[in-house]
Amino acid sequence: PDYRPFLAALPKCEHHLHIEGSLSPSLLFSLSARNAIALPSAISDIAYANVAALEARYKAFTSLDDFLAYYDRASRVLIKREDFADLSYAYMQKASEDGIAHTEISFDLQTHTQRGIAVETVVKGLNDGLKKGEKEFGITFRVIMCILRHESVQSCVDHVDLALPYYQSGDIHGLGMCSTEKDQHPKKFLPVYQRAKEVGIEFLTAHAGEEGPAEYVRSALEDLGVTRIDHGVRSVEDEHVLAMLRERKTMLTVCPLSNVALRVVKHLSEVPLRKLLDAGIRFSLNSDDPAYFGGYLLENYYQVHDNFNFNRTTWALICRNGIEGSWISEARKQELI
Ligand code: ES4
Ligand code: ZN
Repeated sequence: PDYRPFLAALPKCEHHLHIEGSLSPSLLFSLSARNAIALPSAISDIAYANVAALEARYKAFTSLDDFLAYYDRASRVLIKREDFADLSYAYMQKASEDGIAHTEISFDLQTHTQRGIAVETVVKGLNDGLKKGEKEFGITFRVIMCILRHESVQSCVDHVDLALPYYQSGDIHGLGMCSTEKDQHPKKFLPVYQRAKEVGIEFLTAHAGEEGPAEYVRSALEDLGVTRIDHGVRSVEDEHVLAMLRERKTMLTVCPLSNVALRVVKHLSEVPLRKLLDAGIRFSLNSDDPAYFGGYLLENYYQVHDNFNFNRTTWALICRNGIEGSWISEARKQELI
């Protein structure tokens, strides 16, 4: 049978989506013109010759760090509150087409403050677009600020403090940690998570076990005290980490197309979904940086189905776990089930 209508109709939740990673090459070129922000010349980097050349370069990432260089550069065209609103609204439109019921989007604050963009511009702009999308499409949302592991611990702590008024006003909900993972032991960022707990931020996650080892997943859980793990696919390399995830009912936010694009796995069939299911570990499926990795959420569902051929019971379980693992009220969960 053709599973596509079934997958499209499932009550899907997305929990791992970098809003800067939904900046498509075409929006990148148009914001570059609108804000008079020069991109690298096609002479210094041929990838910037045109949209097609950039899309082709995005198909040839060799690692997380190779991708991050393009992701970071592209983010520089985001200047005004409207730019952030246009970006988040465009994502909500796409989410609606994909049949997403609830989404938890991340943004990187340090990337923007370092260029002199005000916290207010970023946070209010993103919320403008998200609220417009919620009204229009009925998609509920949460906002997660991600601190960047390539920055100093002090900068990360300072940005928790900078964002604090927006946690208190309900414009930001959760805290995450992303960017380069190699040789960045989670424990190094303990002061950030301590500060978050001190100021009452309840919803904590971290990227771990993407390029880094299962030990980093353990540390994020035990040292940082996160209740969710972004990626976490390398957890399957350690039975003790799997047991810990199962006992705590921790949800992994797995990103299949991202893992292929960034060479975490050679082929989508190697994403350890079967192993996680068999081990009783909860996970959701996510698009991560859809403008860079070849597909939004529904495309991830399609390609997972093409490779794993899950039955309807398994698909229902995956979506149920995604609802349960969302940072929303019991009442909203009941609506989604
Ligand atoms: C990211 Cl795929 C991925 N991994 C780590 N950090 C990120 N930031 C944006 N996308
Ligand atoms: Zn990510």
